[in-house]
Amino acid sequence: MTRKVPIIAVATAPGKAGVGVIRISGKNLSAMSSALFQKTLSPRQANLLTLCDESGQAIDQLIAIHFVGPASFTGEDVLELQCHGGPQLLELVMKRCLELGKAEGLVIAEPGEFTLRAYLNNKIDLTQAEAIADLIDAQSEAAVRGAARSLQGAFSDDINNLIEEITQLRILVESTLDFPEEEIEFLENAQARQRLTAVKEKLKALRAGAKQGKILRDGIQLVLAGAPNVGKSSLLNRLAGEEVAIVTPIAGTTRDRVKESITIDGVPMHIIDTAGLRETTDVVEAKGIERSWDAIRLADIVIFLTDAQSGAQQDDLKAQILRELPPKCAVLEFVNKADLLQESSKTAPSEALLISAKTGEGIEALKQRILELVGWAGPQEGAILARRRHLDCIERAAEHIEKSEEFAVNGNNSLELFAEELSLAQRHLGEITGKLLPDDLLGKIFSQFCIGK
Ligand SMILES: Nc1nc2c(ncn2[C@@H]2O[C@H](COP(=O)(O)OP(=O)(O)O)[C@@H](O)[C@H]2O)c(=O)[nH]1
Ligand SMILES: [Mg+2]
Repeated sequence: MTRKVPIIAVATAPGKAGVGVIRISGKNLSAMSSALFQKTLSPRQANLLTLCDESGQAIDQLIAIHFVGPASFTGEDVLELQCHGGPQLLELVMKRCLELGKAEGLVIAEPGEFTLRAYLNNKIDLTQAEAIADLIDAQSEAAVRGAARSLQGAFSDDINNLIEEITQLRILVESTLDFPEEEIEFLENAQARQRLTAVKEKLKALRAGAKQGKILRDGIQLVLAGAPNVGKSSLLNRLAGEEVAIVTPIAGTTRDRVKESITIDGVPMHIIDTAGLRETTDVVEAKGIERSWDAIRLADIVIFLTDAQSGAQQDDLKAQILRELPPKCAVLEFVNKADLLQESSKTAPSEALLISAKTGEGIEALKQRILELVGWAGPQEGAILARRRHLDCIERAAEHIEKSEEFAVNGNNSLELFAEELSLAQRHLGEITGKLLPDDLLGKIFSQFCIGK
């Protein structure tokens, strides 16, 4: 996890491109750059150079930049080679670098290893490291902006401010602990009460922001389910704005899951169209239906679609879906084919909304219902991107703050426990920025990065 040898990787995406960047990071790369180009590179300057193979034949003309540590991305020496962007060419350049760097132990980087080094060398904290991966993965403009803000340190600042606030409260408690006779009056101390209230408010705001940030980062798994022919595939096409799924009047047309990612109001929605749920003797369709159930079991939201014209027997199916749902997953019911109803009879069953995948009627309302259900507060000034891990830490910290309050209220001799709870809350917050993080978790986080980052 924390090896010291120099590392190398292609930093750009695989495939043909105008430019392909290879990056090397190590404690001291002067010898390596001399070996590659037979000259000392002036630091932080673009050097137009030719890289040759062992027989002296040119491999590529490229631009090399030598960032001398600690003024670099990783905090070590970094050598950036901007080559022409051909996969074979980059392979040759890599091979040549590995040959010439062999003496110094140059190896191919693990996924995320450059960023890991930046983190270990205190160039960035853990939330910023995660923000780099999230920036690369961002699926909407809002997600890009949120990740960029986290990378600038907005999320870390909020957490550090909160940790500081708790520290101030702890100082107040510890000073009281030295004078046992004053303990009882502790919570009558206006300053202490004020500080505790401030901590709780900040934590609440942090949690709300992180919740929104998680929605923005991960999006929503939305599964379209229902009987055959109710219009699930038509609804997918309507939401996607193109014909991604096959639509026919024949029941059982969709046999496999069809996935499409869209954004609604900046929130990524991963929509899964499924095979219609019914009894069947067709082996292929039965497999498709099994996959529909699998998708339902992993959903954040299931849209249960019925048909305005038929409507019969569907209560059983709905009950069956409700039984299979994972905890925290919600069902939204909609009645499709509103266009086939007479104007006068356009009343949907309770809690359900009439829509028409064909005409687009009710689709806007459907989108808003989804956003309401996930608690999306809309695009917000200063939004950050957050992960499940962050939310878990914040929630654990909140539990300890709540507990701490109980000890303070009980008065007598429990101020030590009060202080202990505060310190536990601090520890969980520290895990977010990586100040107090178990090693195995660190490995897990960085292994999810792409190669060359
Ligand atoms: N009139 C009308 N027909 C629809 C609507 N949505 C779907 N259909 C028709 O219903 C049939 C089945 O649609 P499809 O999307 O394949 O249903 P699925 O089996 O649930 O995926 C097709 O003939 C569609 O054209 C709608 O809103 N109005
Ligand atoms: Mg279908």
